[in-house]
Amino acid sequence: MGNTKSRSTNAAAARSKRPKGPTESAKRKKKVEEEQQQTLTKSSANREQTINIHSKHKAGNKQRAQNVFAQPIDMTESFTAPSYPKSPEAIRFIDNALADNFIFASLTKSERRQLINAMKADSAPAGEVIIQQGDIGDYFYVVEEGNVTFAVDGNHVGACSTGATFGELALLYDCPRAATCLANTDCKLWSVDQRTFRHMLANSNASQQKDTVDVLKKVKFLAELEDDGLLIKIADALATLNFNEGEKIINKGDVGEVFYVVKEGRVKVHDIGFGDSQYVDQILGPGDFFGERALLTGEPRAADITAEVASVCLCLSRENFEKSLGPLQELIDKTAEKRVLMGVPLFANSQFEPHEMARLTDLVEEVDFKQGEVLAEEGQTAKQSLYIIRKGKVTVVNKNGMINTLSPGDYFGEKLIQADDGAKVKQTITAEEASTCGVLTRSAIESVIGDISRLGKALPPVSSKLDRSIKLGDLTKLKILGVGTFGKVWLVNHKKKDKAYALKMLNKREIIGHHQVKGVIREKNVMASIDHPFVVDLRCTFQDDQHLYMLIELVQGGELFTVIHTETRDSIPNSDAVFYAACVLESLSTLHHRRIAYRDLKPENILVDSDGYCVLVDLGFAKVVTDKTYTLCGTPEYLAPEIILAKGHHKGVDYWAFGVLIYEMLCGSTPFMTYGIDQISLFKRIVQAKYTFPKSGVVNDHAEDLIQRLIVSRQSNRFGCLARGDMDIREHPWFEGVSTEQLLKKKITAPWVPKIKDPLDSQYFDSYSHIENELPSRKPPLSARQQELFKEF
Ligand code: ISQ
Repeated sequence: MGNTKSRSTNAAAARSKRPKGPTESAKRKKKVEEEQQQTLTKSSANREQTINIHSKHKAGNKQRAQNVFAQPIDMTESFTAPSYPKSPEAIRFIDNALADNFIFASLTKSERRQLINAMKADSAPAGEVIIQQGDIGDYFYVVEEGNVTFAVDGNHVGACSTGATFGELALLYDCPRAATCLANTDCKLWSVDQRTFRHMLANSNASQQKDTVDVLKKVKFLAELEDDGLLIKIADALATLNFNEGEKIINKGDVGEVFYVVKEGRVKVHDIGFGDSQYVDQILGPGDFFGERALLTGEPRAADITAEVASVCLCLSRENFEKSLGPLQELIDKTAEKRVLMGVPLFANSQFEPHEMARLTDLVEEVDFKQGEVLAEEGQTAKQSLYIIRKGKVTVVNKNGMINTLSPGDYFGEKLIQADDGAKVKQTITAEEASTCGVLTRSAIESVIGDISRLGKALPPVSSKLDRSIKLGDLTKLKILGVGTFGKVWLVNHKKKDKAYALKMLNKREIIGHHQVKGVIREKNVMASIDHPFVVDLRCTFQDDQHLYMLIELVQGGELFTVIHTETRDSIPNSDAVFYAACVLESLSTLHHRRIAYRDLKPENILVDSDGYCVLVDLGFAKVVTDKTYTLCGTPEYLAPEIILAKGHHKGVDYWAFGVLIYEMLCGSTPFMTYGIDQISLFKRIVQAKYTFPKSGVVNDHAEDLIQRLIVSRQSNRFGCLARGDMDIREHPWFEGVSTEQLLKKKITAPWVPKIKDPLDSQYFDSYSHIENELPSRKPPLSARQQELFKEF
């Protein structure tokens, strides 16, 4: 419940106390006098936020981590980065100043140039406060001239001068400034704000991706995949290679292993062909591609290819392609199968979700039939399967002797799928020649859609699982179970039903203030759409003038956090970690199958139910992500590098956090955390994937191997994001012996089963009795326009 705990020192809480006001520069003047009187004594490095990422709330040695979030980046909104003209010297100067900073290290040349262009000249006379400790930061600064001192709580902690930079954390998210930065002499500065920086990066990454996908669409057999999601995966898997002028890229006759897209420069295709025919040399430039057949076969290259000038190519070997996406031929076949499935009226009318259609396609199995083999015989009990002819010919003869021949792309069996058990076949179906069919069985269909009677019918509306008979007035608030950024979670009792629930109560004003209206509506919709034993169960929603309410099935065993971090130890045995991780993997899978990225995995957000099984709660950051999303959100220790660097992220961030969680369960602390570390240094360690395993041996070889495959910087190489999806994780030896079926039926004995005394027992949650009687703060009512924002809730 990262969002629901008391966090007196956290960024979000501080943010809620200090609503965002005018820019920092505008605030400076007012503060000058006060600041000049402060004595600056101690000295330290130019660091923004010393470890302030935890709340005061503790179970054992570790304190609970709080989540952070930036203002949403809406990619549908048009954004043009500002451009302030600069001299070549100024450009070089800023470029040098950015050189050592990890945030800018991964920018392309053109992104760096755009960022420098967007930096605005600023100045601060001696004595002026540039940044005030505690204010919400917007700006990052480069010192062109002058001297700046840093003070925390009035104590001098450091200084910097020409060529230095400060305030970079503000580029990542809205956090309160950890230090006051004072112009010690007249200063000339360059500055850029978070919105410009993050929009610019998001736009640049999205447009690079679009350009690459557009090129991939020109490759005939990639275009056949008809799925932008797959093309984005291919684009992500491409690596960049630089070639010098005159350098050979491909040697004629070599086995073709790599596919290339020209990104920059010019390459020459020469000495084309093996026969006597003459071919004219070809010149390829940005957006052109070559060597594409290497993705399908290893046939010898038919020409030499040389860089005419220094060139940059995006490359993908067949081996990496297959790791990331599986064999191309299989993908092409699957696409064809999906097309057929979507064309079968029974399926077309079923309004399946895209994830259901994708899973159905995955479950089609290839079956070979010999010439003359009978697939179905008139009068016999029907095999309840759909058959799609892939190869060969199949004849259908009905009782009147009418013959129909089916060829590749045709199908039969769709009526039998829905027939009652024991139904008889009305035709005889025979393979006229050796044939191959894609077969989708009724039980496979049921495993995806549940009830077979759903076939051919529209989906029930999302909110139908909510129990609208429950009224807010039926609920009695008993005690607080958790406190978060926007409100509290109460233990409540439904008087008439005599049933306990958790009631999440969110303050509308806080939600608007933090630009989280869309987020909270998303949270409700995601919760309402998921029906899984390991994901929190939304029963009903309400709202009044001030609050939104989500009534949730109560989970009584407390947080996994308190299981891992106790007064006496900070880790759990390997076998316990395997059990909890297996539960969490099920929760993530069910979200991911619906294309929902969870984005805040941590032990605080995993509750233990009365059987000792895990339930994922707090879906405040969960979002349907079909392509990529760019807003920074999550909890610092668990953030994947692509979130920090605004590269665009998807469900892959959950697998990174899953690796961090397994590490924490076994080692007692998260991998990138070190004592007293500041946030920027933590983010740098994450981006550099810099962590080690304890020498004590608490992490066995299998666990170490799995963690190393999850905590992988490149999303396209990360376990969970490869061709086999979560199967790579499920089948990893660390999970050996865990049966998903048994787990879902709760047939495995949990490592710890809470002793629940009665339905209202809340002993496993911290006490918040000190705030239970707080009177609601008196604020003016929200306007009709503000109330309107919540109409979809
Ligand atoms: C208890 N049960 C379900 C959900 C919860 C969310 C937050 C705090 C406690 C909870």
